[in-house]
Amino acid sequence: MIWNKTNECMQRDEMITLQSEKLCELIDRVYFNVPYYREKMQKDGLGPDDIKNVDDLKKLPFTTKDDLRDNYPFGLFALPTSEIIRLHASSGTTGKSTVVGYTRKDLATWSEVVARTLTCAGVERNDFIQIAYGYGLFTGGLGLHYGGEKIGAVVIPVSGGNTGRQLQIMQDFNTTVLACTPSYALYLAESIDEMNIDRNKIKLKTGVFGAEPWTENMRNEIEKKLGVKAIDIYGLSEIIGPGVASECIFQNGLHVNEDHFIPEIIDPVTLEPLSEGEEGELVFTTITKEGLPLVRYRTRDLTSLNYQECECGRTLVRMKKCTGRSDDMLIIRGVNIFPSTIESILLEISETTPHYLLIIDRINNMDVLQVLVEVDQQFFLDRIGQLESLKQKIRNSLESTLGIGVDVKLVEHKTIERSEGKAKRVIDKRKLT
Ligand code: DLL
Repeated sequence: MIWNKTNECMQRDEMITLQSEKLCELIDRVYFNVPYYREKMQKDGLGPDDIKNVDDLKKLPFTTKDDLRDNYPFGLFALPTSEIIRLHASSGTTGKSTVVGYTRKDLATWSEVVARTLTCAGVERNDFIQIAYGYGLFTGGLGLHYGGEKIGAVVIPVSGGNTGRQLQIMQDFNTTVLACTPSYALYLAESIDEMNIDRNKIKLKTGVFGAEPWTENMRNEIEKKLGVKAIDIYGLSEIIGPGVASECIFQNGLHVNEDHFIPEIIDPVTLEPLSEGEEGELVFTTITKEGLPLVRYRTRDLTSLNYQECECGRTLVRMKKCTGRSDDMLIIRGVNIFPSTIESILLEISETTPHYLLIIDRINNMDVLQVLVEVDQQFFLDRIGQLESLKQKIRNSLESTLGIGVDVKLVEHKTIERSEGKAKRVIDKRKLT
C-alpha cells in the first residue's frame, strides 16, 4: 500500500506552502536550463524573482503540444540526455509525436504516483494485476507495471490485444485487477460471453481504466458486465503518464497528485483562470519533474476542480471525471457537439450496444452527421418494423438533445471495429478534403 498520508491528507495552507517552494525551484531550473522558457519569460518581462508562490503561476506563459512539437525531439528537456534513462512518446492524431524523457528520479516519482493511484483504487499487495495497456512508447503499460510492483502486487505484463490469451490468463492466474482502456474492458466482457466462459472462473474485482474519455453510463455497463468496481484513472505522457489523478473507492472525482502536478482550470478561449467548480481546460505545472518539466501545460481536457475533503480522508484536490477535450469538440452546422453527449444518449437505449461511430461529412456545402450504432444481437433477429421504430427513437433522442438533424444507421453486432487500445469513435471526412 502506498498512501503518503503526509502529502495526500495535507491541510490546504500546508499544500500551498509546499507547492510554492517547489514552484520557485522549478522556475529557477527551467529559466537557466531551457532556452525556450527563458526566451518566453523574457519576452513577457519576467525573471525567476517574479515567481514567489502559487499565486504567481498565472503570470507565466502557457506551454502547448505545438511547443513540444516545435522543439522535437529533446528541445524542452531541462537536463542533458546523459541524465535521461527512459524515453516515451505519444503518437497523437496529427503531426509529429511528442517525446518525453525521464531521469532516474522521475521514474521513481512515476512509480510512486502510480502506486498511489492503485492504492486509491483499493488494490493491495495480494492482488494479481493483469496489465492489458500497451507496452512500448505508450506510457500505459510500463507506467502501471512499475506502480504495481511498487505496491508489491503480482504484475502480469500481458500488454494489449490477443483477447483469447487475455481471457485464458485471467482464468488461469486468478487475475483480480484488470488495467486497460474502458473500451477494451467492454470488448473483453463481450468476449467472455461469446466464448461461453464460466463466469465463476473470472475473479476480477477491480478495473483501473483510463487513457480515453468514458461516461458514467459506460462505467455502469462495464461494472455490470465484468463484475468489477470500475475506477477511472487519468494521466498524460507529457505530465508523466498514468498517475496524474485517480478516483478512490468512492468514485466521486479523481484525486490529483498535486504535490507533484499543480492543476489549474482556464477558460480555453480567454485563457483566464476559472474558480473552483467552473468547467474549463485543465492546465498542469510539474513541480518535481527533472527531465521534462512543464510550466502551465495546456492539456485540452475539460473538467472542473473540487477542493472539498473526500470521504476517503484525502485532501488532494479532485478533478471531475473528464469526458471531453476542447479539441474533441465537433462543430457541426455551427453547433458544438461532444462525442460524450452522444455516447450518453446511446447508452440509455437498452436495445443498442455501447459501440458506435460518428461520421461527419460535408455534402453540397452542408455538414451531415451520421451515427452508426450496433444493435444488441438478440434484437437484430426481430422484425424490420421494430428496427424502424428503434431507429426513430434514437434519432428523436439525439435530435432533441443536439438540436441538429442526425442520420442514424443501425448496424449488426460486431460491425464496428473493436479497439485494443484507445477507441476511435469519430471520422471527420470534412478535414480530409
Ligand atoms: O493515455 C496515459 C494513461 C495511460 C492514462 C493509462 C491512464 C491510463 P496519452 O497517450 O499521452 O497518455 O494520452 C493523454 O488521454 O490528455 C486525455 O485526453 C486522455 N485521457 C487519459 N486518461 C483519461 C481519462 C495516457 N481517465 C490523453 N479520462 C489525455 C478521459 C483521458 N480522458
